[in-house]
Amino acid sequence: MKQTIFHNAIAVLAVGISTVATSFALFATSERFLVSSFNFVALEVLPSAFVSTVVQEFGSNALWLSMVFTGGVLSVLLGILGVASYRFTGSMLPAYEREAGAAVAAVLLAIAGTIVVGDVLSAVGPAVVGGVAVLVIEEFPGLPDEPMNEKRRTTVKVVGGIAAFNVLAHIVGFIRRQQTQGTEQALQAGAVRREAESLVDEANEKSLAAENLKPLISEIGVFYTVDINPEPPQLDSQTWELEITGAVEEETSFNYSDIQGQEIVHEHKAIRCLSDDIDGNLLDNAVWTGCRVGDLLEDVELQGDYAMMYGADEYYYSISVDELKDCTLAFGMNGFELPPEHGHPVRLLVPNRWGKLHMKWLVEIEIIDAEDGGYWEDRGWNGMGEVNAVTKIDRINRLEGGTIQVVGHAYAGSRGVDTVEVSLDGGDSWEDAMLSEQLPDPDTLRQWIYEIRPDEHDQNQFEFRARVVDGEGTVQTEEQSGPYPDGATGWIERSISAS
Ligand SMILES: Nc1nc2c(c(=O)[nH]1)N[C@H]1C(S)=C(S)[C@@H](COP(=O)(O)O)O[C@H]1N2
Ligand SMILES: [Mo]
Repeated sequence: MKQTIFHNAIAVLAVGISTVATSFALFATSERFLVSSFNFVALEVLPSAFVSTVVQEFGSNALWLSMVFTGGVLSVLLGILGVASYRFTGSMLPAYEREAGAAVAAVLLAIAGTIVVGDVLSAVGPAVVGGVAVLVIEEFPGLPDEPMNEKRRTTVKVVGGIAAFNVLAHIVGFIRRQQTQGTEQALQAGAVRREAESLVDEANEKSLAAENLKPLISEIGVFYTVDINPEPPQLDSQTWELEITGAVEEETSFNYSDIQGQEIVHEHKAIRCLSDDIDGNLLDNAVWTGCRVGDLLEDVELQGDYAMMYGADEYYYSISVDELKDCTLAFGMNGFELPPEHGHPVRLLVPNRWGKLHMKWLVEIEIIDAEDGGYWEDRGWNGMGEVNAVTKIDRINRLEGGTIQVVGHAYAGSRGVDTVEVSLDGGDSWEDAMLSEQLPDPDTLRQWIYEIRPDEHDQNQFEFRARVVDGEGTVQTEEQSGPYPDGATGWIERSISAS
């Protein structure tokens, strides 16, 4: 009995591994390799939270581990298919036991392979080898009238032969791997995308439950855009380059894969335009994926304290080198490739600063000696400092039973939103609104809700005000001003009738 289990296991592994190894030898890690395809499928169907945990746990080894693991699973499944179909066919057609069994096994392996790879031509070769392997492994113990030690010798030869074939096939696959690294990068990028998706999901789970509340993550298409261009510049990530010029020891440039080759970071971050009014719509939050500028520039010797950044359009802005190094160069947004309207292929994210510094379609960083403003400074705007705190009302919901539910969101740059205070008497007395949980980075939105029960007040009009207190304890200023030229200030206000 024990021997049968052992024999079955050997047979299944020999057939499965030979099939998979042949596929590896033929196609290395390209998309035509059974295990690569299987990984692409797994990447799509597994929950993002799971993919994200695996990637975080195993880092850069995650891809190889998952290839080895799914390769093992696939080998066992294909092995069972091959061996079972061989035996079943043999028992149905005893006269042609071997030929029919091997043929059916090969056909079924080819069908299974086609389902995985999505392509018959890529599945046939490995399936034929699987069919041969099942014939060899299934027939050897039955070799007629051999004495026991002869049998053992045959076993060793057969298993050894199959093992040698597999080792050889793997060596061929590894050598050919160089040519197929694009697929590995695609798989890696897929895993990174699923990680970002899982952060989006986690963030959305932190949303407060109320109607008409702005979501914590704005979807692409809803996220605001502000451009000096009628149409976004169309840049191709394959030909795109970021040049580092000016006061550097040696001018240099980076391409898209240089950026993706850095340590990849995900970041929750809101962007707010300097022209956003207190009641405006130019403030949104997303999960961004990219690398740290500091990592990218690590080996570039910068000889100036400021940087003038240029977009592929006519847009330009300066920033201190210290701050620049703290920025993120994003190529992904909410788990998608950064879309054209938000700066494809890469844009800058600047902690705690107005949106105008968040250069889209970045193509050049020129190192200079002193601050030199930028596009909007040359048109009379200020606002080179930190982004103003703001709190907005999204909607006033009238609930059943007469409760007035005021819902909104607040933002205070990387100082973070500590509390949102509301007043019903024009600012004489204040109470805290309920806040959504802080996202992993403070440079993000928080939602708030405040409910008024009119029957608890003997007023028929409320002079509603809301203001934010940031993480440094600074209370949002009452002084009202429009966006031009320093950015809007003042509390949001509404007169709300009790009924
Ligand atoms: N190259 C370039 N970058 C740019 C701009 C632009 O017009 N060109 N607009 C800026 C302004 S004013 C803002 S508020 C943000 C808006 O980013 P978004 O369109 O992704 O929301 O991008 C900034 N980056
Ligand atoms: Mo802006």
